[in-house]
Formats: sequence, C-alpha cells, structure tokens
Amino acid sequence: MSEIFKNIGEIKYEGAASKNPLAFKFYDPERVILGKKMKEHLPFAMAWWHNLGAAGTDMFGRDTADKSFGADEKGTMAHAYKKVDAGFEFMKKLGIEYFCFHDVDLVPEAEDIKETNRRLDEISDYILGKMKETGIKCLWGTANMFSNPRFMNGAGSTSSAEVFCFAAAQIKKALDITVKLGGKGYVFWGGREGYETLLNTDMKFEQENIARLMKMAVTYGRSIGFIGDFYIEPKPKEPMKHQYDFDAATAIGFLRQHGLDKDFKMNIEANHATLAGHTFQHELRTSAVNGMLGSIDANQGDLLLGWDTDEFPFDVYETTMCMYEVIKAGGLTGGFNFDAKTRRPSNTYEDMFEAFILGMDAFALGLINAAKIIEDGRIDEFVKNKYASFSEGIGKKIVDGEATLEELSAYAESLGKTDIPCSGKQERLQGILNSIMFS
Ligand code: XLS
Ligand code: NI
Ligand code: NI
Repeated sequence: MSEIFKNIGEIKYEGAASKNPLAFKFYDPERVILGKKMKEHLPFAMAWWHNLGAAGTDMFGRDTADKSFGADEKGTMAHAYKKVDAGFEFMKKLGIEYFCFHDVDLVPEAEDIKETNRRLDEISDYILGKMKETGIKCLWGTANMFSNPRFMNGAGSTSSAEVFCFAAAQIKKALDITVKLGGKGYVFWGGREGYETLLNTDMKFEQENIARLMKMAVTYGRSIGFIGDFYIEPKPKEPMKHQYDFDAATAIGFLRQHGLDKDFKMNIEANHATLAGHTFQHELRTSAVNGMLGSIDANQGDLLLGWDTDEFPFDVYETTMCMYEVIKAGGLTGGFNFDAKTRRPSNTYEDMFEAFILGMDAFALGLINAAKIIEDGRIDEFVKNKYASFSEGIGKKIVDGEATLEELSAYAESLGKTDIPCSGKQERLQGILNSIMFS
C-alpha cells in the first residue's frame, strides 16, 4: 500500500517553544497528569465523515479539497478502500487511537439496501484487518438516517411505516458493524427527528415511535453481544427547525420517560450546546449530575454565526472547563471525537494534520489547566463552603429529609429576619482561573 500523506511523518511532541507546525506543543501522550497518562485521559477519535469525507462543499460552492486519496472516481468502492487507507495512515501518524463512523461514511450507499449491506460487510473486513495491524480501535458507530431523501420526515419520527423499517434496517446493520469492529458505543443523533411546523405534526406519536425504535435497537444490540453504551447526541436544531433531542436535560427526561436510561448516556457536542443556548460546560454538568456523561464530540462553534460550524477546538477556556467537568465526573466511558472539519479554504493534506494538532493541543492544555484547578483547590473549596449551612443544624435536617414545611416556617418566624447570604465571588473565582491558567 502506497503512502498517501507523503511529506508528513509521525507527529511528535516538541514542547510549547516549537515553531514546527507539524508537531504537538502541549499534547505529550506519555506525560502523567493526576496519576494517568495524557493519552489515557484523552482517548481521541477521528470522525470518518468530516476528515475523510468533507471536502469543503457548502451551500454556495463545490469542493475545495481533494479527498479522492488517489481513487479515480469518488463514491465508488475503490474510493471507499482508499479512504480506509488514508484514515489509518492519518490516525497512525497522529497517534489517534479511535475512529467513529456512520454506515454510509464507509461505503457509497447503493439503490438497494441489500447491496449497501453487502458493501458494508466487505469494507468492514478490510477495516478489521487494518485495526489488527495498527491497534487502532472503534469508538462508536451510527447510522446516517438524515441524508437519504426517504428520511425527509424523520427516521423514528417519520410518518411512513415503510421508512421506519428502513431506519430499523440501517440501525440493525450499523449495530452489526459496530459490534464486528468492537465499538465501545452506538450513537443516535436525531438529525431529522423533529419538525418544521406543528401544523403537520403529531409530536406525542413521533416521540413514542422514536422510543420504540430505540428499544428495538437496545434489544437487538444486547442480543448480538453489544455491551457498550448507547448514546443520544442532543442538538436543538439544524437541519430541522426543532429537534426533539434539544439538549441534555430534554434527552435525559425522554430516556427516563421511556425506560431507556439504563442503556443510554449522552454524547455531548460543544457546538450543539451553544446552539441550544447553553455553554458546553452546562451540557457536560447536566449529563454528569444525572450519571449520563458518556462521550464527547470535540469541536467548537462560532457564536456570531449561529449554525453548526464544527470547527476544531481552539478556545482553551472551553477545553479547560470541559476537562474540569470530565475529571470531576471520573472520566468518560467514551472518548473525544473530533466531529470537526477544516475551514473551506484550509484545503490541503497538511491542513488536516494541523487541525488535529490544534484540537489535540487545545484539549491537552485544557487537561493541564483542569488538573491545576483541582490541585489548587480554591474553587472547589469555595463551592463546598458556599453550602456549609446545610451541613449542620436546620440545614442538615433539610438535607436528611427530616424537616417539614411547618417546622421550617416556625424556624423562619423564630429568626424574624435573615441576613443576605454570603457573596457569590464570581469575579474572584474568575481571577483565580486566570491566575492558574496563565501562571
Ligand atoms: C451533526 C452531528 C453528527 C453526529 C453523528 O450535527 O454532530 O455529526 O455526531 O451523526
Ligand atoms: Ni456530532
Ligand atoms: Ni454537530
């Protein structure tokens, strides 16, 4: 097999002073932080679709990047094989240990689903060989139930029972392939699971049908030996005006309502959080406090644009607060999938590598900072003390569930009035964060 990224060698850690664009400045895989190697804290994954598929096409213009990887024609099985070669060479050179895929990222979709499935069997044999050769693993798989026109009214939420069956067929096959490749997780991103107008929508029925499809997926997945987590990846809108998995709180409520919460966790994407009007940290915390923080789609959005720009992570405040949440939650069962693409004018092979270097370095910095915040302890200490009135006396009775409303009312009356509670100290805490990050 000939080399595809010819002038690019293995990417190494050279330290912050390095001016080599093709070197890590902060991501030092073997460096130990809080008792664990950086690469163990940060199981990075490559998103097959963006890295090997997205070539710069947008609503106004066609491809700017050549992602044929030497195949004569794109959208052929020959091209699918080249993508595998390119993907594994790319991951190997960067030290990326995982990948994520949609069914139709791996092979061109055929007219007949039986033929698509046959192609998936064929390519997954080849991928499996590459995995054995390189030690690279599958983080998660999923079915693309949003690109094909048949899903225009949704997949689980479709108005057509036949389309629902095609969604089921795709999930079944995507689960087969995920299990075959030893994937740790299986993702549901409900791209078309939502509506454009309630005038034509039975919301209750659509949501119940989505749950029915997910239950079938769990039953089937467990029957073929899938022991990993199912994930919902919340996103409020785009492509639909309103998507049912709006944010983590909504998705968690849905899972609990339908008894799916034992099998599912959240796959939180930074850009989707901001689309929902939340911070990335908010979505991570919401998932974590509900015991459902599973995996992360590591990217960032552009607050001035307001759509899913899927940029490579660069904002170190964001990665710092992310890693703070992840460490506090005891790590991820999943990983950090770069669901991100280079900008349209960044159209060279070199740009693909530099984008990953940027993202991996941004997360390494986030990890280093988060560990410092935790070791410093002032922020955690402040939060703990803020609620100290609940660790004794009447506060403790409240927490222990031993107080009644009448008793608390009598207590308030006995006090007559109360002082306003202690300061929130936001500015001090922000100053502490800066002094830790920039010391
Ligand atoms: C799109 C989603 C998608 C999922 C996988 O916005 O982020 O890429 O991660 O279907
Ligand atoms: Ni995503
Ligand atoms: Ni996205």
